Amino acid sequence: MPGSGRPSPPPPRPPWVLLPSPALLLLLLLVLLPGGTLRSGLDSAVGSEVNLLDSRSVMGDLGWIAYPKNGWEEIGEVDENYAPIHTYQVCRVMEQSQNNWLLTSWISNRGASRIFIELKFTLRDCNSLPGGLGTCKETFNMYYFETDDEDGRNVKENQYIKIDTIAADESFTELDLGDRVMKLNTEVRDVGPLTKKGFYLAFQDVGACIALVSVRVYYKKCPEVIRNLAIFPDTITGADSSQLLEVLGSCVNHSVTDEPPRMHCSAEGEWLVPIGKCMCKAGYEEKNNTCQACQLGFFKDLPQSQRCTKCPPHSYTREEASTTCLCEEHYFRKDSDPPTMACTTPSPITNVKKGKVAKNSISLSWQEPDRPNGIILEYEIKYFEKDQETSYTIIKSKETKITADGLKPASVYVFQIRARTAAGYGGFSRRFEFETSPVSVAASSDQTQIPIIAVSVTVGVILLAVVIGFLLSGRRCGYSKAKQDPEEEKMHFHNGHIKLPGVRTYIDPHTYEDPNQAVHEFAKEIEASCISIERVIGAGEFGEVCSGRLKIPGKRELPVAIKTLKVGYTEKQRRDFLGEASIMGQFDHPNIIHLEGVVTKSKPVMIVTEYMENGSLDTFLKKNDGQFTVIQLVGMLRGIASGMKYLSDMGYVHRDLAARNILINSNLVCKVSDFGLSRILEDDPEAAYTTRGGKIPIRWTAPEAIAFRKFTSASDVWSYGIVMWEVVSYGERPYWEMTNQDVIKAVEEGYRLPSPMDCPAALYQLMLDCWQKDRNSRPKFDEIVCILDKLIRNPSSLKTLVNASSRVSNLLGEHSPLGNGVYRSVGEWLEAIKMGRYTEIFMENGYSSMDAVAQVTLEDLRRLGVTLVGHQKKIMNSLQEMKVQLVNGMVPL
Ligand code: ACK
Repeated sequence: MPGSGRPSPPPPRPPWVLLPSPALLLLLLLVLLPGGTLRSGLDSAVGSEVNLLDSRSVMGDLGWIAYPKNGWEEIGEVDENYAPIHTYQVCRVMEQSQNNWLLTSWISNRGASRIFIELKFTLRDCNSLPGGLGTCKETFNMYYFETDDEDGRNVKENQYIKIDTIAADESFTELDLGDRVMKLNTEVRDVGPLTKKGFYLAFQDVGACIALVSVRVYYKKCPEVIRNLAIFPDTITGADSSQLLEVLGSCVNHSVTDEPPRMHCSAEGEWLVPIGKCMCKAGYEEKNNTCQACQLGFFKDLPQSQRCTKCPPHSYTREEASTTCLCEEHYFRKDSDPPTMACTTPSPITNVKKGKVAKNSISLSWQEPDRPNGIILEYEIKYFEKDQETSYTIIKSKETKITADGLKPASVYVFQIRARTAAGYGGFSRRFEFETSPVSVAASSDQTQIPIIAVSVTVGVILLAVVIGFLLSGRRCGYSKAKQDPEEEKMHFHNGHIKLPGVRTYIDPHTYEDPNQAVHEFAKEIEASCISIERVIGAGEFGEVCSGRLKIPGKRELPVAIKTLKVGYTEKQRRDFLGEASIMGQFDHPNIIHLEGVVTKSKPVMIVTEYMENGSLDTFLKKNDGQFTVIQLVGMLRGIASGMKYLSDMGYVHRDLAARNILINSNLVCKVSDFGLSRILEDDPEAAYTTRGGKIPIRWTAPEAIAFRKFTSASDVWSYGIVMWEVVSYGERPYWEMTNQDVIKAVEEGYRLPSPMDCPAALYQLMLDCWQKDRNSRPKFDEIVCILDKLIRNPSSLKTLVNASSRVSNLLGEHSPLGNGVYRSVGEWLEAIKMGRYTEIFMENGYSSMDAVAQVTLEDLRRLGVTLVGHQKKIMNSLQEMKVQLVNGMVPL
């Protein structure tokens, strides 16, 4: 039994000690605990709190024990619904040595290891008691005793463990009672870790005047939640107040994942830091945190796809949750075609005729099929030497005839032709076999001497002409319009990959069914233990970029850059991330960033490349404005052009060539970087959506690529011209602050970026050539390399600068960032070039008219406090332009 010694008989209640009357308490409860919250049921979750006991909601006897009997007493009141209000009070402030215990019944902790106790009580202010009672206390104590035994309440007082001494924030006086104002205190304490099934609470009064209005015992949990299509169950918080519990989620119905998603349950009952996610499996799509079956007529082929898609033309589904659509009767789709491809009727070409046959070539013609499935856009002709099907050639032609050349004499070739309409390809025709002519030795011996001499002379003249032509063209770095027939494309394949004779060709990793195979074909797997990461140098789309060291056993240690793939990536992100390595790994050139290898067998997944000390070229040039000789700048440009020549020879179109995607090392060697699949442009902050939905870095992109996505090495040449401009102007932003729309309009109308300040005329001319509207008229990268080499060998050719009077801006009129040149005031001019902040300084220093402004020199600007080089350039450029406009007027290209 708690308590030591015999309890003293209850003394008569002194008349001047005013206890809150039950009626007053009831009033108090109704005022302070509005009806709705008055009775929350046992077990209900209050937010993320679960009650183990709430004295206010117990309808019957609470079963609590007071000891001694004349200490704590329950006020037998009922509320407006006649439900009992379990309030205990004690007020033996007159007597010495009070030790009054109130013991709760056994409370199960239901598996929680940390519980919270919320007490609501009122307490009488001792000072308000007449006579200044020395025995009056203003606190009481709370204890607990842990036990598995529901009948274990009969324990000794000293077996209880003290939780805390509870004091009131607000005590009440007689005056408050007179005003019918009661001051209810709320105190919360927590206890843990608990190790038994349950516990008792005890309240010890040592001589205070208290009314214990309610006791609520609860634990906290992170309530069940669905996040990223994974269900995280109700989770009781940890025993420690700062503990985070890692919880594994399980995928909702019809969803899948590679790695189970995780979340963390905090001690406060909040879910934190979700990692990973589930995806609706094929045939299902996400709706309101569930995976719903694709409706009839819709399909989803991969978990990675976001939504169900309508069946392509001439296909349908028989049931919901389809992963592919079936072709209608008489319509077909090739096994290798993606499920998004329309089903088409074969329009097979039957009537293939052999034309001229020579020892190295065969001409064919055919008729358009009788019932083509729409307008025929082109024909695809596949041919290969008989029994050599793995090595075939494909020719695309808009006409109904072709000549296949480069064939072996006296060999049988197999031809198949198919037509393409807007609905896709039809089936291939049957195989047609034709044989090339043999080399006729007898025929040549039969000929008379005269034709032999004639042939020899002809061949000799042709050869001579070719040699002279070659020598002449070899000595000049000129370029002329391409002569190839744009209507016909020819590609050679070997084992499914395009192959050009004698040239190593870039292989698109997309052509691999399994992207992992592509990575491992082109990139070495590196053991994570060979890499030591030193510091973070930047952030990429997929994760951090770090610098570090690579030490492969038996090889020299190398400084490297390490791109990491952040945790929680999707399968597509992993594929795209490693796609860059699959591309980079195919290149081997001193001006292309070199891939050391990849880490795919452990996490994090990494791409390891050579380290480039000076980082990206645009930032480097901005930091070192005006610091390099022209020859150094041309050297950088030569390197970039050489890297691009290599890429174009490999058949790789970069699409995002810009100074920000060039890296530069400590020897000022520039290397082309940032390769990728579709994501290149996704990850470039400069890329903007075009009206056709693609994402394009407008300022760097050729007009035909913006308008109809014609990305070729010739469009890379346009971008290269912009890179030249960036380099010579030390990282200035092309077209300054013009909007993308204005840039597109200005370029379409024929205007071009003006020459950067102090730019050698030969370089500006090359830039203008790269920006020819007709892509066939632009120089090729090998010609650019050749021109730059010549300039480097003959530095005096770089001495002629584009002088101020001929630096005619091609960016005039309303497109000009420099304004239209007619300004009524200095303020208007500075505002127009976004330099309005300097208006006051100009005016204060006597430059108050445009005439006065025309005399400003760079020195003057520095004196005025225009210290930013970019701003100096902007102002000086604008002045130049205005002077030029006055002299020349506007001269668009
Ligand atoms: O301008 P930076 O210093 O150069 O900041 C970016 C950042 O990482 C994010 O791309 C730098 N970076 C990328 N690859 C390399 C590399 N191979 N060597 C050195 N820095 C690199 C880039």
